[in-house]
Amino acid sequence: MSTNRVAAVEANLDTELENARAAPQRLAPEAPLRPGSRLTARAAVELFEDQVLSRALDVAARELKRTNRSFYTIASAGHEDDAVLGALLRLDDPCFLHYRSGALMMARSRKAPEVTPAFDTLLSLCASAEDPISGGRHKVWGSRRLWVPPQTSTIASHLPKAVGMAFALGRARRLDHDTGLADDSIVCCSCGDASMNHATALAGLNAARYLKKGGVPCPILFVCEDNGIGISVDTPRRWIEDTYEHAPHLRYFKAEGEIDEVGDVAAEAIEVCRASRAPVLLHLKCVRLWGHAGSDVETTYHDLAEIEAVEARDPLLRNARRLVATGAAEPATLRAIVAARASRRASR
Ligand SMILES: Cc1ncc(C[n+]2csc(CCOP(=O)(O)OP(=O)(O)O)c2C)c(N)n1
Ligand SMILES: [Mg+2]
Repeated sequence: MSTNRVAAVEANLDTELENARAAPQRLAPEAPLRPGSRLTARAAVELFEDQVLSRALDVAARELKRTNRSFYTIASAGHEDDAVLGALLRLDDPCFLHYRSGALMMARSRKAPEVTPAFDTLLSLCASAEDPISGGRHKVWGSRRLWVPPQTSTIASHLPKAVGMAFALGRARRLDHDTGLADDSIVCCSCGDASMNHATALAGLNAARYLKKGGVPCPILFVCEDNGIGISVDTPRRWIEDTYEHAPHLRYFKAEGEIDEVGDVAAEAIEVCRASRAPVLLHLKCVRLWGHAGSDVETTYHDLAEIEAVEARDPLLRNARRLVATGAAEPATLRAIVAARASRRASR
């Protein structure tokens, strides 16, 4: 049994796609993945590409670290279903992002073809002074063009800032101040499940709900990327659900399951936030692959069976299965997407 979990996870996807059989009928590119879903076959394949790109950057981060060219190895692996948000949100919906929101970032970048998200991420990983958003200060997600203000590694510190911006959107309109954003823009703010317990996160959530209660617009979409763990400490089961499902002055949506189901719930959460100008929490279930970071020895708190059970829930694996089963893509198409990323890695 492999102890190199990166190789094990990559092998799982390769095996899945080697053994997959094409569906008897192909879906037309604009056909929904299932009747009534908003996710089309074409969009689902694009999401898969974005997710594979995000995963490739995670692997590159570890390769760069191993060869002493980089410092940062916290991955987005396992969180890639957040790509639906990157596809659904508009470029004039500012995003304050969790450090694992890489697939969201890749999907969002499609809307501005002049942006080079993979290259920019690599510069950031290497703490290059040419990193366009942090100048080598720290590896962060950020882009002026994409309206993604760079954050820090201080967990939850971005929630109050994001709430401040959501509040300011309404104020700017009243003061006739041109923000460059649309009247119906919303702010997206993603964070981890453990971070949701931080006093700073609670301050942000509280402020948003307080504004809603007072009738003040605060169009913020909180996204909890819930992988069930913070470093080595499990979040109690259903903690986020139990705490927020019925919290007053906050609409709660839970996204889990197949990629089309996740996409549909995310779309509804965005629409409700945009129309109501009020806070919404999207609870996105995910898994964390490869430990907290490259330096984290996960076997000190999870045995191999537990690690493999999580790896079996890899969203790339599940999405590949879904795309093939629905006829959205043939296995060969997905194999080519994966191979293109792998060969780029090898040629560096
Ligand atoms: C204010 C602050 N306290 C502690 C840390 C150390 N720290 C980094 S990540 C993390 C856990 C975060 O867990 P979660 O929010 O669930 O995100 P995940 O890594 O699981 O995606 C902690 C405690 C930090 N970066 N900032
Ligand atoms: Mg977590």
